[in-house]
Amino acid sequence: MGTSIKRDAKVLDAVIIGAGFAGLYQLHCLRDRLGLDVTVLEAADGVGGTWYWNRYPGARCDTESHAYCFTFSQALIDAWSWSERYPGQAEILRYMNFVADRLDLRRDIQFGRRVTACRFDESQNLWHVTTGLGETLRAKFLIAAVGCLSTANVPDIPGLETFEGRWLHTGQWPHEGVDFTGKRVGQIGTGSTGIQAAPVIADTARHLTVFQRTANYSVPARNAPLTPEFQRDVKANFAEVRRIMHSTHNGHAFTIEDRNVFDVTPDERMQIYDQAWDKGGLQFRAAFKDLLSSKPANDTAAQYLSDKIRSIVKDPATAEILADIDHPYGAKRPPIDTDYFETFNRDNVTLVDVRKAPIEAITPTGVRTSAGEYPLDILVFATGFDAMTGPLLALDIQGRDGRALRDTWRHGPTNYLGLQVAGFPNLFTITGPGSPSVLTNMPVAIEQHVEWITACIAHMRETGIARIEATETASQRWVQAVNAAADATLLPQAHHSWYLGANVPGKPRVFMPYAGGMARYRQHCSEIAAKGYEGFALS
Ligand code: NA7
Repeated sequence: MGTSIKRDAKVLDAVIIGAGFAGLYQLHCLRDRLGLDVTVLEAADGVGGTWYWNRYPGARCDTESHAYCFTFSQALIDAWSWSERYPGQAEILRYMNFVADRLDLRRDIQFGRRVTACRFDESQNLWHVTTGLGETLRAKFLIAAVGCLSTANVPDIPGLETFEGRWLHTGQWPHEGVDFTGKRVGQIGTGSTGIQAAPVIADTARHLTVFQRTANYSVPARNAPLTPEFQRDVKANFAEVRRIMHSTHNGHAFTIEDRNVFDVTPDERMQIYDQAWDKGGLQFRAAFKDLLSSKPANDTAAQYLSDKIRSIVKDPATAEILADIDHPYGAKRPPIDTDYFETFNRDNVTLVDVRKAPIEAITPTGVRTSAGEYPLDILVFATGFDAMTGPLLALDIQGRDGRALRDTWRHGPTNYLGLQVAGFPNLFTITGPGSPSVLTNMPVAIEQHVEWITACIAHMRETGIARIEATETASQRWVQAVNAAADATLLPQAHHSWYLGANVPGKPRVFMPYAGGMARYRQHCSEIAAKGYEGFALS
């Protein structure tokens, strides 16, 4: 075989890469609304994206289930009932399979196809998309629906290859699960994933050692089964739920209280935080509107949450390591949990502070820090992802004049609205860097992008336009707008966050998502379309 490539003679209207929320809806819109000839390429053997891969113990969404779904079809809403306040991985995957079946999407998805190269052929105005199986598809439009958190980040710790036990990354979890019974398990990482996984692993492991580099806030999820009344109410009033999701800053189905931290007395503030803590979940952030813009305001939440850690964790030395948090609350993605801090009260769980005594190596029998060695049978990396740019760069995209996306983004992602990159005609990136994406409820951000792209392609077909490309000028301006939006918040103050690319050695430090809010962003995108796609070159 070698270099021989099977070239499909047919020219498709579009190739979509990825069959998660974004790819499924984009296929439905282009095929069923515009009548286009579309193929989806998916590396996995099934639909689901993030929820196909992230099967680690305790994997659960931190958006409430009634808001973590497609909102475009009342028929889909009516036909599906979520069982819990926060949906677990298996249930979300069932939901996505239900959507794929219901909309008859599977017949246009090719599974087991990892895209290895995308080349723009200028003379024909076509994208050539090559898969790991050696096929090349040709299409007028290329749509990357590859997600923001799909490239696993396994830290380059010396000696990993010598480890005689088993090691795993949470984002590439085996379908058959992992039996921790009787095992000494190590877990590196205490982000949202590690905070979900540790309590579940500790339930069956002989011993769990958690290696923490950066302490993290967490608010109890208070997950619970949903009552039939709640399920009925949501279906009956979904138009209103949807309206709220479309009008809020973060795309969730709750509103942020219209009050500032120092508008109330200290006693009232404590009462408000207590209520928010009892209610649980991401809504804790919604208790006051200035938590993410004012450091003194944020300090009150930070103090409240670290006091909670000290009150839950019985061993004072362990509590101190967990509560010694170096960033404002919410400046990193704020985790929600089920019994995370309580887990450190178990006899079979140890916390190791690797900020103080860094990991030096992985040995054949465990992890060695500067303070000593921890013998392990299984090592779990809950170490996150090469977020946002990683999945796009992995596609090896070359646009006009052979320019590689990797070179264009050498100093960080530049693009227009997170939707298009100058030099890469007819390529759209769903929830790309520079869009609200990970700062919002993802399905809401995805639906907005998919609908915008669909309307754009419809417009091009109606007006006989063959090519759309973001201009350099508009892209430069948008990068400035993304930076300004981030700088108006406390988000850049978390120096180690993946929002900044700081978790991947050598990655440029640029605040990637657009922090100006989903509602504002949606309006901005609509205005640009209404002005004849201002900032894009159409030809
Ligand atoms: P995150 O949020 O990136 O968390 C990764 C964790 O792994 C975090 O605690 C890191 O510490 C830690 N980490 C990473 N590399 C190392 C090394 N080399 N040594 C020690 N510790 C390390 O990923 P998650 O999967 O938890 O969450 C990603 C998103 O998925 C989440 O925000 C939700 O949106 C869903 P650090 O903080 O960098 O010091």
